[in-house]
Amino acid sequence: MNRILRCMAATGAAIALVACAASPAFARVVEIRMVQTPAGEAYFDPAGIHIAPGDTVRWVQMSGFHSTTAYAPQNGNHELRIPAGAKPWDSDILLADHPKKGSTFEHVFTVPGVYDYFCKPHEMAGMVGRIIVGDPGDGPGTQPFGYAPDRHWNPVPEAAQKDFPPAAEIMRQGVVRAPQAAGK
Ligand SMILES: [Cu+2]
Repeated sequence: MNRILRCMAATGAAIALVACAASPAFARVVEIRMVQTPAGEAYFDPAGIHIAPGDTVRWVQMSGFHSTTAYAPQNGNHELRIPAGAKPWDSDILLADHPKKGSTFEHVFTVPGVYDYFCKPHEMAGMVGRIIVGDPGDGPGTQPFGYAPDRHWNPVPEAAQKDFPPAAEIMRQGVVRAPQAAGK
């Protein structure tokens, strides 16, 4: 049994997401769901999460077709919004709904700081997320959107900017659910 399952068994599945994210005992695997509702809303849930260096995030495709893609010049010349020295990731479009093969993607986070990321098909619809690893620090992910106009990176779409949970809220709560998922 892997760590998240042990953690879930210990805490009860309904609150596992929050309880496992809050446990500092060992390097963990934290899950983020990728969702598209029948009405067409697409989002990451939770939208914001605070983890520790060494933790793994596992994105799980629940419905629809999504990617998890770091804001970094290596990914389509997007604005750099992950720590300097951190490795950008890009799952590209994941395959069919979980639990089918190819429906998950994992990334291990080692460098502390703020990481912003998006879904390629739904960036314009505000499907974006924020992960804070350890101390948020003062790296690119903490800077205002469009902080380096001289680099000519593709900007974070205005429509998506409001959908990042504030870093302070993530630090305070540990986990910030997607607004679309509230009450579900
Ligand atoms: Cu998406």
